[in-house]
Amino acid sequence: MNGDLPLVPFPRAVRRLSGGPARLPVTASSPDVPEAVLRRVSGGRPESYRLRSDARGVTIEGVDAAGLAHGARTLAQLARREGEEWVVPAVEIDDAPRFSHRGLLLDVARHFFGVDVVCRVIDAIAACKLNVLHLHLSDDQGWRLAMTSRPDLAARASGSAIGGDPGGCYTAEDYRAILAHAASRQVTVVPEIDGPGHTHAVGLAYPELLAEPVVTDEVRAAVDAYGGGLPVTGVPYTGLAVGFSSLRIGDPAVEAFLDDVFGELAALTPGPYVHVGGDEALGTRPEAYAAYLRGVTERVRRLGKTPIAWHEAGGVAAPGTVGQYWGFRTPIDDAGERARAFVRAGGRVILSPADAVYLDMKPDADSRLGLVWANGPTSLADAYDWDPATLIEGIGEADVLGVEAALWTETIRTEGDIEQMLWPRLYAAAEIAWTPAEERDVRGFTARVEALSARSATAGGRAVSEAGS
Ligand code: TNX
Repeated sequence: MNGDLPLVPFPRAVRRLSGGPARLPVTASSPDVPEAVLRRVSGGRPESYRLRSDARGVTIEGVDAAGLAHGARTLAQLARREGEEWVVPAVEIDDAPRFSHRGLLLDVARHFFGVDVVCRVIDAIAACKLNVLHLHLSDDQGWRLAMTSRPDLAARASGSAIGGDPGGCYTAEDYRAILAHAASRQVTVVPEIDGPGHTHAVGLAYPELLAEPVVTDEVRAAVDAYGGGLPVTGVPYTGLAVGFSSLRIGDPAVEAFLDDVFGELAALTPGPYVHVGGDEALGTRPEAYAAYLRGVTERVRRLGKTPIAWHEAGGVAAPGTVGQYWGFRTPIDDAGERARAFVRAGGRVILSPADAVYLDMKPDADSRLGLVWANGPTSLADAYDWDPATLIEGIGEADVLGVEAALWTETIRTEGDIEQMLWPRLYAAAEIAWTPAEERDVRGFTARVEALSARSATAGGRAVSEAGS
């Protein structure tokens, strides 16, 4: 261990004890984790755990299933194999997360990823003690969840992806398999159906629901930069421009469509949240945008779920809606004010500052993968060097529901690409979401990440399996 505890996220209040390490036999029943006594205890913060190890053995006490699992993950990270034994340093750890919502957004709309890949992403995030997978299920390029009430979405709106890559769509059974896997890792799935923009694909199935594309200078600039051509009504869109599509807001047929898809989505989803999108509706008049967001967030509430919307919807979403902030670490324009509006209306805020935790930003200028619109490449230190309670003036600790990293997939086509972009910056998001500000520092963090990479390199393993082992 070199006197170091290369844990991610760093457990709070680690006390090194004298009395020698715990030496535990490797057991056949749990080849990956040394044997420990697990005990459920009452009292204490949600997801909290206590880990004690010394020459007599290891005990983990958790207040709930998540707490026990976090304790086991920390133990797995601490343990080193020595021949036929696992060796665990003698420690005393009392640990609990700072924020209850600790997530990753995976965009399966720009490129589609099958159930097996999504389940491995769930394993990876759970290994970092993150507990939310936000699935971005619809966008201009494709619709990714089959709906019984609207069969043409799967049949006509799901076959395409960026660059002409194959599309795809989850059946209800696929979605249930993802949910079950997530639940087994104490991960909550937050599904997102974006609107009123990001809806070009809907028009492939139900043309009567969609307005004509609005081609702004931004859309032309994106087409100039990345190709893909301008959007054409009724033709799959395979470029990466945003903000040109809109549902026909207020049309009764659109209302009926929203009733169907959100009704089905809420019924399929056991978690408390449904995300309604609301970003980059650049082709929609402000009054129409406000009416859409108000209506869709109220609809989600009536369905018994808490709505989440991107920060643009602050001030127009139904009271109690959770806002997701995707502005910069130094807020510009009205992004901070939009975020504050959710709090004034009784909601809280999820922080996804794009120039820190948008993991689709290039990690450095030479990266083959990634975009650079969020203030250029984002280094590991950039990803880590911010604090949720001071990011937006007027939004303090109690107003923050949590932290979410995002992996948009315009340039990300394979599972290998996903891994390349997740690591190591996802560790930064995980530690920010878990560990109080006063126990964090960027130099210590980057040193621990380097130690972790060095270890996984010598073990010949990948960072994902190392973190998850
Ligand atoms: C902005 S952030 C988007 C996405 C893109 C992403 C690319 C947000 C709510 N919208 O549509 O995929 O940038 O980085």
